[in-house]
Amino acid sequence: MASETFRDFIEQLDRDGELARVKTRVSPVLEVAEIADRIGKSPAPHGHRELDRSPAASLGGKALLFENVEGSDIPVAINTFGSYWRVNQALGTDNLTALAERVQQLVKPEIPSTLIEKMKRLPDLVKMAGFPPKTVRNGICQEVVLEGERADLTKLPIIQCWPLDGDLKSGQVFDVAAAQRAAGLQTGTGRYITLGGVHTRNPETGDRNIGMYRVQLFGPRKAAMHWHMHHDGARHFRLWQRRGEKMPLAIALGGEPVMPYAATAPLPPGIEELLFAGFLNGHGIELVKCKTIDLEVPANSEIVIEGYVDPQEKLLEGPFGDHTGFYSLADWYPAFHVTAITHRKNPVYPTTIVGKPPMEDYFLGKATERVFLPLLKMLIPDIVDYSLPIAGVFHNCAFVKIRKEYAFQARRVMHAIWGAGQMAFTKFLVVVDEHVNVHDEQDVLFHLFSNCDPARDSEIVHGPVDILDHASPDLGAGSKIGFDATVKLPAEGKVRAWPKELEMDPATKDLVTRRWKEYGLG
Ligand SMILES: Cc1cc2nc3c(=O)[nH]c(=O)nc-3n(C[C@H](O)[C@H](O)[C@H](O)COP(=O)(O)O)c2cc1C
Ligand SMILES: [Mn+2]
Repeated sequence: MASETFRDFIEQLDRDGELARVKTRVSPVLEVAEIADRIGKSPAPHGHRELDRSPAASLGGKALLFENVEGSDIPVAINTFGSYWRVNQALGTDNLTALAERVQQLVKPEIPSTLIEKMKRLPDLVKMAGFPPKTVRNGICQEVVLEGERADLTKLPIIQCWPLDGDLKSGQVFDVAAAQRAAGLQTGTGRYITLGGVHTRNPETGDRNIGMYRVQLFGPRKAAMHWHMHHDGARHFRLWQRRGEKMPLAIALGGEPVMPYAATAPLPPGIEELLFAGFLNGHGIELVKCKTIDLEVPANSEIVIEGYVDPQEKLLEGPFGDHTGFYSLADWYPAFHVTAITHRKNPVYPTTIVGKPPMEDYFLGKATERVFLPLLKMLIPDIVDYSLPIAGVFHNCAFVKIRKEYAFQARRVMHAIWGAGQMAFTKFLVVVDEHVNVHDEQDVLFHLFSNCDPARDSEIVHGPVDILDHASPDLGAGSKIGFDATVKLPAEGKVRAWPKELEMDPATKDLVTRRWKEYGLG
């Protein structure tokens, strides 16, 4: 049976030999992170690669439960989703391809013909799953309620991940002058909540959103909200800001094991993560009303932090060692004020670290890659498959496979991707033909290097890029490149006679297979 709560999930991992308990006293500042990084880069107990041919894909080590963390009574769980096997357990599937097939079933019926119609149908698709959240009167997440002064973020075992996190003197700041101005103001700590689902509501439509955004600790009841401007939390905030009203916000930690993943899923604006979570979970997520704000949160959460975001107040957030493998520079983000902390009795505090891949978030990203393939195919039917390679840390690179039928089809696919949700941020795109394995980096690179004439076969565009991209000339704005690594057709520029790729004939292959033993080669 699927786990109902994050703590059940940890117990299940323990029974399956996927959890290590650390009873030694450890510091939440850097020590937990360094241990988790080393473990995460070791082989996983149920190590396997699914589609990904990269050896790194079978890493992940065990999930870790630190039972004795300095400064808090609450144990810290980390790396709980850090392998293919554990992510599959959390999402209740044997493998991500099977999960993608479930999503495919949603997409199938009477597909409308125009792109606009397809886009319009997306919300229905998720609703069709028919597992809406339901409000209940009581939830374990409110077994203990700490309001006002009794709510204290510093009592939680919030970790510091990397040495320069929160260090404004390190030079890792977007605007040095601003950092100097801020010197007299309150500065943040190096501690960040990293695996929280940030719940907000659109003040106009009532739509709910959950996003996984990091939260920097500033004080017992103060934090900074790092949502990228393109994300739904930021969009909601701008709506509240325009009204000049405080935005209610809750950070939920734990919940059904699908919840952390659902918070990371790149759903189009207006499609509620809660519906998607219900679909993944197989039944609707139960919600309870918050104690001090007008929002609902998953009843089965371990810990909930309630509060509001001030429409005016900004904090210099960061720097933070990010999933790009670099520090993201400190910049101004909205201030969050805590009004209550509620939790179950004996909660577990879930967290994660990001950094140079592969890390825990790589496996969450692979789940997204597979689950969203049917939706991406619906928008761009030319796509047969795609892969987000490890070194591309999600937005930097995608390999896309098409069934090529006409000239410049690869270009059309590139432009469609650069217009599709969060895929639009992809900085390097490589489009290959159907016979290439996009999950094998060597195979893709072989075709990129051999099939491209750089001047003829590359397409550079300007547009929005990932906020975390540090190479773009401006924050969130830069250029992107696509390489057409498919076999070229005459109408695609000056193309000479194209040679065939080497392959042994099937008869000889069969013959050698049949006679293999006779050769005495083992
Ligand atoms: C571990 C982890 C940390 C993340 N941190 C942030 C973050 O600090 N800010 C942000 O905007 N997105 C962050 N993301 C990405 C978002 O969670 C993701 O893009 C999600 O789809 C956003 O949801 P939304 O479209 O509802 O805003 C993070 C993702 C993961 C897996
Ligand atoms: Mn969203």
